[in-house]
Amino acid sequence: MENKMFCFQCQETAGGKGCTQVGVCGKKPEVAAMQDLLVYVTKGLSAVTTRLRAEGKSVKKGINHLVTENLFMTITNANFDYDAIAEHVSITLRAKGELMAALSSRADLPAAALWNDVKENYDAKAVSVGVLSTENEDVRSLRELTTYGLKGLAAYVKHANALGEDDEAIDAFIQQALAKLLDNTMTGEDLTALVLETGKYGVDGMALLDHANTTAYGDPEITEVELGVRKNPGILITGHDLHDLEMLLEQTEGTGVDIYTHGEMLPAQYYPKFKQYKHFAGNYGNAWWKQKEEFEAFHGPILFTTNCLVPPKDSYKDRIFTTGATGFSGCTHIEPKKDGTKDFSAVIAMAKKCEPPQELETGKIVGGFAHNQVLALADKVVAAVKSGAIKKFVVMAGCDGRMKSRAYYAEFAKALPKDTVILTAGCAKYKYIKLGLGDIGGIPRVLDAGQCNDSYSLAVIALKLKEVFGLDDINKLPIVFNIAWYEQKAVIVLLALLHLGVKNIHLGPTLPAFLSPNVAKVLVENFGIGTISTVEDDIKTMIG
Ligand code: FSO
Ligand code: SF4
Repeated sequence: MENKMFCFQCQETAGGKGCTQVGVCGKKPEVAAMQDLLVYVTKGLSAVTTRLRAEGKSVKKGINHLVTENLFMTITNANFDYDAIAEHVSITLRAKGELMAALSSRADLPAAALWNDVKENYDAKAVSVGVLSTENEDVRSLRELTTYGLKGLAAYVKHANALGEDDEAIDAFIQQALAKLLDNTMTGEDLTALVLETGKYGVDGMALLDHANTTAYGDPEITEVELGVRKNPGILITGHDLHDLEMLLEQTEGTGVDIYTHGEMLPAQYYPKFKQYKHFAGNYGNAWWKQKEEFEAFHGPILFTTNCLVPPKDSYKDRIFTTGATGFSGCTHIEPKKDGTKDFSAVIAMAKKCEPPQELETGKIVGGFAHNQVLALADKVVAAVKSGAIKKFVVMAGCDGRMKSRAYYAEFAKALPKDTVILTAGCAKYKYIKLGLGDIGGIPRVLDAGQCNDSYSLAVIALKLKEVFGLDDINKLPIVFNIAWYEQKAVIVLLALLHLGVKNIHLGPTLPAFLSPNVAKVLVENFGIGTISTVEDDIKTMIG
């Protein structure tokens, strides 16, 4: 069966249904198809590694890393480079071929595990293995919900791997789950269980990354972050990879080039290790979707360590560098050396020739409220809840995006009563972190835990509060969840929260297009998942 482009993995999908001509994100049909093929061959490889494990044989770390990198490359706004994606298909097929030789039996392996071909035939195959190749819409929905959760999980695991932390149990699960998605004997119930199990590994994956980040860079602490600029030329680093940032800071020390964070790299400012660098200047700009205007004004090179990459304008395209899972054809991609380190000298050389950044704003924002820091303030927080000074915590984590309807989140934050505190993580924060919402007895009303993966911190905080207040159910806390989603990392965060037993999450600005009516019904009935309406009504239902 041949299909034209079909992608519905993100919140901005065309018409709320699916991108079929070209992605709203800018992804071209041939790139979308090659990503589908990469997911397909990664599932095939995973069927082989899962069989190997069942035969009692081990799978090397390099293969685990290849699986997570492949998934990461197909996340929204990560990689638009057709050649790079096709090359990963070839790498995966080669790796699979070698592993097949070690299998005792190939009996009953799925077609994806057995498929191999030359590059010239990839395009023809790619159009037959996409989302629509699963015809039953409920099976498709459950398969894609799992796939997107796994993509998000893979991204977080990859960051932990970059810091030398691996968890074979998580990698084995990712591969086993990918293999199950090829299995036509899986029932709706089996697939629903797989969705929920993915959430369990989501918690483990975020915990692994939290451990990796805090071990390497210390526990995030309350920090005032500069929004203005200095007089030196600068490099803007964006995405989520803290290890890339560390290497860049080391290599730019003493060069007269300042480093600014952008988008989801902002929370790096909260880590003690990075604060030691005097040329770590501040945060520039806002969430990912504003990059066209902001990159123009930055004047210097921009390093993408992960998504979200918006197809660049010609005016600054030559200043875009990509690394890791990101890529854009025509932009310089920086590969790691054999020892995993990266050489950013080309970025630094360019920066030296550029004008300093144009100032977009001045002032400061405050963040750094990850679990360790909030738990250090626990007495104060608990006292404020007991005295009634804090009536409710509102978790507003997740993503920002370009849809006008997302103005809701700024309005909602402004309309919240003054005795509520927003707990945030992810790029969603840009809708309210600069609003000056004040504090409650010294506790800021917007507590930023960090990147989207630091939603884990918010869960740790909630579980701790549950313990302190002696409650038997997380849902009895004075806490509501109004989460904004955009891409697949938000999907794993959602599945992780469901695994932790969180109910009645409001998900917006729209529910995922990949939830079929029946699957949406299951989520509503079992978890009370809902979406958003008007600010006024939602304040009434969520806050009372
Ligand atoms: Fe945002 Fe993009 Fe962190 Fe996502 S920059 S949207 S959920 O990649 O990963 O929050
Ligand atoms: Fe469309 Fe989103 Fe897929 Fe891009 S990632 S093609 S915007 S659904």
